[in-house]
Amino acid sequence: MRNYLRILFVLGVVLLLAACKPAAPMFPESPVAPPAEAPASSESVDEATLAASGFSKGGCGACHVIPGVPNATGTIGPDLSEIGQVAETTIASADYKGNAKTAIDFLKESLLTPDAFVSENCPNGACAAGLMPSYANGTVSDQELNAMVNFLAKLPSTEIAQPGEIVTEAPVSVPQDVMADENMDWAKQVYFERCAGCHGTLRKGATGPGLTPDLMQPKGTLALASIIFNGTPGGMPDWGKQGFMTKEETEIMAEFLQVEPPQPPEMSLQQMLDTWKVLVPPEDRPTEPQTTRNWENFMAVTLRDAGQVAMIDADTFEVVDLVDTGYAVHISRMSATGRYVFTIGRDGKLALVDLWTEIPSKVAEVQLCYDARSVETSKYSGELGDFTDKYAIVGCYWPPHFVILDGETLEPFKIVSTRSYTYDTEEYHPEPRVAAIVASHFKPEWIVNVKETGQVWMVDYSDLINPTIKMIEAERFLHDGGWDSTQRYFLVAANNMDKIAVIDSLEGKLEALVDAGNVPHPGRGANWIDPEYGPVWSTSHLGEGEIISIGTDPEGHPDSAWKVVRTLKLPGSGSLFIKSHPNSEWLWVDMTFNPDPALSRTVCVIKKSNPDEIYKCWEASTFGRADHFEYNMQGTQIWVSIWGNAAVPGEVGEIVVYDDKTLEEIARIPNLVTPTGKFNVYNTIHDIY
Ligand code: DHE
Repeated sequence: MRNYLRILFVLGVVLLLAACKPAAPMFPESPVAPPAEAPASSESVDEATLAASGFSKGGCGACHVIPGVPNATGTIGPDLSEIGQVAETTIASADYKGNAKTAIDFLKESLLTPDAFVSENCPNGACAAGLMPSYANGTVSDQELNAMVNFLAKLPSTEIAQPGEIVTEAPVSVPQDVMADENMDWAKQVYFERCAGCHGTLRKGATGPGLTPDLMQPKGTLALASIIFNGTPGGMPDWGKQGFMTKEETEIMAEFLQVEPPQPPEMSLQQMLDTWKVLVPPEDRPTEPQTTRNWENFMAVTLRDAGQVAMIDADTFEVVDLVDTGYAVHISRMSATGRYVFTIGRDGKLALVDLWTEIPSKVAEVQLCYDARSVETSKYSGELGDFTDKYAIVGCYWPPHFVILDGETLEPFKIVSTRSYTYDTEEYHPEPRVAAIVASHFKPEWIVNVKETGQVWMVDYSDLINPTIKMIEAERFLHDGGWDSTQRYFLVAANNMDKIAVIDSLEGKLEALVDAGNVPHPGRGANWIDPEYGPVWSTSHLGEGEIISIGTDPEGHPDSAWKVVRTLKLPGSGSLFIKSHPNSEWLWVDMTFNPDPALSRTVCVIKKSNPDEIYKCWEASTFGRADHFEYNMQGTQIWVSIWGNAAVPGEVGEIVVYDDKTLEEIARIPNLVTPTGKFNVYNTIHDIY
């Protein structure tokens, strides 16, 4: 039944697409609306129409630039603008090990057995094997295949219009009820769990591209399913290869992307209060630490797929406690004294853990939204008041709002919507999500980064009944970031704009917008002293293998301030985190989302005194992905997560601890379920990174 309805849906989409009239000179007739069966003879349908039908059915344009083919502007696979010529040179080269003797045979082989020759020339480096789907399974008819091959063999051709000249009408809106209910329910849930973070709940795009039906329908189910299954070098995870979706499920998800996105519900203060539980009231909590452990050197470790946080003693490597928190736990932040750990799950559930009890214990919990990523606490103490351990703030993706809570009980009392207008074009955005939040060290203020509208909100928490918010225009798609070493400037990645915005928290203004590489992803970044340029802050990138370092000392090194002073190439893209410590001579970096399994578990170190080259890279484990770094409070040991697979016994995940001086492994903390972020209490209170 599921399959039958799916076929109906695909046919439905194809027929709707057939209604679109392309203006491509190469294909004067509709490029879609192929007959269900191939035409009886090639004379009845001209070759251009057959080729167009084949490219459309194959969804080739989702991954390739193909001049003259409507919407063929993809940048995942090689640019095929000159593929006819490239085919000739490839078969003549020593690297070619396939069976083709002519360009036509080579092109046919590429469509039928794509892995016979995997090109080195994808836009982000060498292409990955397994990414290109085979057309041997009847996706296109023999006539269509031959027409596609003949068309490609003629490239480059000056007679063919460039893609930029092609205008197509918008695809017709497809209602959700074309999908079977069970498929729709499954896709809605899995989209929320796996995709919404990068692409948006309403699919308008942020870290990942927009996935609205008008953009998805021209790509087609086959191409979309292939991308979802195999991932891309630009940072899209390979959900199929990782075992999270079967081939059939990637097709259902591809269908889901072609229908109108469902609108999720809102959440009121009363709904939040209904979930609020104070498990140990403040008056029943200890007034001084009951534990004899060095609790300031605890690590709060996210066990992503267990929905738990492990409290690990970084002096002894013992797991002191496992605390149940929200679904797919994201990050932890500490109160100003460090006594309390605040842990936020993707489901918007916040847990408050008291570290002063003999064993760390959860003392309160509440749900503030359906989708969240950030939490921060009030840290200011000075002439404007003492806000130590007083408040917390949670930033939500859906509904798009932030919520202010009591710091000791988690009672929510103020909701502020971030729905607003984009800073540059002043267009209404229904889903401006709250990304990173940090607490100012100079004022009673939180710096709240509103992703889609590109505004940084300075939220004054000294009078929360009548809060004042200064809205600073920065750049769209604000995501994650951290302080410079003076903790005056906050550097935040506008990741899909390839920029770093620098906010001066003292003056409350945008200090600079710095050009970065492809999708910068700093985590909180790394501060260190460059031998030539003085204090710098570094980030790595998701979309390309490089680290950039930005000068952060406008007083002492004005010539390098807010400029990229150094760029260092990494062995691969897909990096998520970089880390250092003032006591360390190294910068550490991962490549977690690199499609090559070996690179995804490789870590590299760069010597600060010789920042032009990588000192050493190695695989930190034999399974999983290496992800995120954290130092112990002394800055002498560094922890790396091995993000395993919760379903594979023995490979669920672990943490590797290295001596930061010698780079020798000194401990492995095994059997931790998918550990990701690690937050040392002392370092997190003091923003040391
Ligand atoms: Fe994160 C930080 C959002 C995927 C691990 N992540 C952040 C922050 C944001 C964010 C906004 C900054 C919080 C702050 O400082 O207040 N993360 C998102 C996403 O939207 C995204 C891209 C997709 C999603 O669906 O969630 C995403 N993040 C991931 C992961 O896949 C990671 C690797 C593992 C996981 O949790 O599933 C992951 N994100 C982290 C970690 C931090 C983080 C460890 C904190 C880094 C730090 O050192 O402060």
